[in-house]
Amino acid sequence: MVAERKKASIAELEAKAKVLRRHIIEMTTEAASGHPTSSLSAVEVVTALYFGGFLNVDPKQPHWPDRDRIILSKGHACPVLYSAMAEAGFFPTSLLLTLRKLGSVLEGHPNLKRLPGIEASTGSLGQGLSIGVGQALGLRMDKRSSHVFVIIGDGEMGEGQVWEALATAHKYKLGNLTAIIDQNGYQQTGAAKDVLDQTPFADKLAAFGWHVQTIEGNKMAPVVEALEKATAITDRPTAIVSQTQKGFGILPILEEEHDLNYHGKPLSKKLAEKALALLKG
Ligand SMILES: Cc1ncc(C[n+]2csc(CCOP(=O)(O)OP(=O)(O)O)c2C)c(N)n1
Ligand SMILES: [Mg+2]
Repeated sequence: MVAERKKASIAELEAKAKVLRRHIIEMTTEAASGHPTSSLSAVEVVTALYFGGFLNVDPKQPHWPDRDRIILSKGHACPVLYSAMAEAGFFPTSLLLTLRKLGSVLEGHPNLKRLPGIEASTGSLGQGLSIGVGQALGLRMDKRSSHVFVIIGDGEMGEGQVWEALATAHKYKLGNLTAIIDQNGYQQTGAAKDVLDQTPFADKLAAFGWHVQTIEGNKMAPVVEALEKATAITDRPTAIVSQTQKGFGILPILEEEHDLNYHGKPLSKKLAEKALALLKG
């Protein structure tokens, strides 16, 4: 058994979020590749999950059967996951700088065969929620009280498989499953609404029978409150539409670069220095 869940204060979580943002910039600039802006939008959610007492995991026993599960379906944003895992003690923070290097366990997309603590190999968008449905069903069959959290991108919501999983989760009344949609407004080639508009998410998810909350996802207090509500509901699956900004934390730099999406591009060393200065303190 792991120790009692530790709950951090909002201020402590905000400080941790800043640490994660710094890791994300440092590791993607060092790798000279990766997805910093996709990672930055999801920092509050991932921080609250790992350090706010929601994700009951034990870095010393990553395969502990009663652990909660986190699946980053938008796997390209793995720098946020790796940063949280390192801070939580799954591996030394020094390993973060090996991101995407040949032989590193920190691959460009999460690989469950390489890194204990990763619950699903993702990167091919659209699959994470289906995996989460399977895990949630299996956990319930095994009479375990673990919860499954799946983080999905707003562009990723255009994948048909997501909607099959939404329907299936409702059919089986998976109260141990929470989907978090990181609505950062962009996907790879432009604004998510221009590529394939899947909004309004809240109405559609509610029509699929899910309990839905819409929140400001780059503010820690609403994120924590929403996770509290979501995990208290046990009779049906829950969704959090997390309205965020891609690249949150370094927006002035993206504005200067005239690219508020900045998809799949690391910051140059010079821009990274500016970003780290912004994220100081
Ligand atoms: C099945 C599949 N199609 C295309 C891609 C290429 N791709 C990588 S990231 C991305 C955009 C994802 O946008 P979104 O889900 O909104 O995530 P964000 O980066 O905005 O957080 C795409 C199309 C992929 N990884 N998988
Ligand atoms: Mg997006």
